[in-house]
Amino acid sequence: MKKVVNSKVFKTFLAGVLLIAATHMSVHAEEWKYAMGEGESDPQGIYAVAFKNYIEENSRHTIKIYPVGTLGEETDMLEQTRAGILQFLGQSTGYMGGTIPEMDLFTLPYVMPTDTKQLDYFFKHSKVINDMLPEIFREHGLELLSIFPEGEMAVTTLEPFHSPADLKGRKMRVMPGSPILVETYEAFGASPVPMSWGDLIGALKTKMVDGQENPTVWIEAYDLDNLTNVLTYTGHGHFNASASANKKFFDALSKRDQELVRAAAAHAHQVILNEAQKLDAYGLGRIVRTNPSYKIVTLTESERAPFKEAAKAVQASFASKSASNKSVLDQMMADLKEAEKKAE
Ligand code: 6CS
Repeated sequence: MKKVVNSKVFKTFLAGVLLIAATHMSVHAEEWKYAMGEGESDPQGIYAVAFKNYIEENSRHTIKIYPVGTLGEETDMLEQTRAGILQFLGQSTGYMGGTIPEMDLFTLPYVMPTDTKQLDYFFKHSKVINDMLPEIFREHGLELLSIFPEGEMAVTTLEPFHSPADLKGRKMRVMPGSPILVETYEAFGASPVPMSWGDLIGALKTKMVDGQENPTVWIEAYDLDNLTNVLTYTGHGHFNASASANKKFFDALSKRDQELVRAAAAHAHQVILNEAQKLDAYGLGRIVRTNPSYKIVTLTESERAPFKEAAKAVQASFASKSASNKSVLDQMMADLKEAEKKAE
C-alpha cells in the first residue's frame, strides 16, 4: 500500500515539474530590439515586420523595431548590435564592407545580375550566403540571418552621362561603409563622396554632390528624383541588405528560441523575396507617374563597355585584399553561374 501511495506522489510531483518546465518556456517573455536602416514600408521594413509578426505569433517574446534615424546612423547601429545593445539589425550591405570586408562582395560593379529571377534563385541557394558568410559574421560578433535584394542600382545625376569621361570630376555620393564603392566610382571617372543617408538630401539640395545611386523604390519614396534631373540605368549593381543578430545574445537563447528566430528569418526572407520581384517596376512606375518630366536613360551595351572594363580592376582589387575575399568572390561567381542556368 505504502509503495502505491509513494509512486502516486512521485508521479504527481513529476507531472508538476514537467508542467512548470513547459509553461516556463512559454511564459518566459522578453522584448528584443530590432534596428534597421530603412522605414517600415521600405524593403528592410517589410522584412522586419514579417520577422516581428512571426516571433510574436509563435512565442510570448516581442520585437521593438527602430526604423532609420531613430537610433543614429546605420553605421552606429552596426556597432550597437555588435556590442549587444541591440539584438537584431537590418543593414544595407553598402554600410558593412568597412567592418566586414567580405560584405563588399555585394557592392562590386558588374557582378550581381539585374534579372529578378536569377536574383531570386541566388538569394535562396547561394553557397556564399548559406555556407561561407555565417562563419565570417560570427568572427565579427554577429549571427547572419538573411541577405536579400532591394532593386537594381539606378544613378541619379544633375546632368546626363553616357561614358566615364562624362563623369569626370562629378561628385558622386556613395554609402559610407564600402571601400569598394569608392574604388568603383573612381574607376568610373567620378569623384566619390562617402556619406551617410542622413546627410544626402541636404547635400543634393546644396549641390554639395552631383549625384548618387539607389534602387528606384528608394529614389521615389524619398523624393530623390525631385533633387536631380536624370536617372541612368548602367546595369552595374544591385542594392542588397542583410539581417543579423548579436552572436552572444543568439548563442544564449534556448534551442527552442534559436529555432524560432531562424524560422522567423526564413519566413521574412520568403516575404521580401516575393516582394523583390516587383520592387523595380513599382519604383520606376511611380517615378514616371509622379514625375513625368524626369529623364530616364538606359545605357546601351556599347556605352556600358568602358564601365564594365573599368569594373574588372575593382573586382581584382577586392580579391587581392585577402584570401577570404578571393574565396567568397570565386564562390559568388559560381553561385551566379548556377543561378543563370537554373532561374526559370
Ligand atoms: O542610400 C542609402 O544610404 C540608403 N539606401 C537604401 C536603399 N536603404 C538604406 C540606406 O541607408
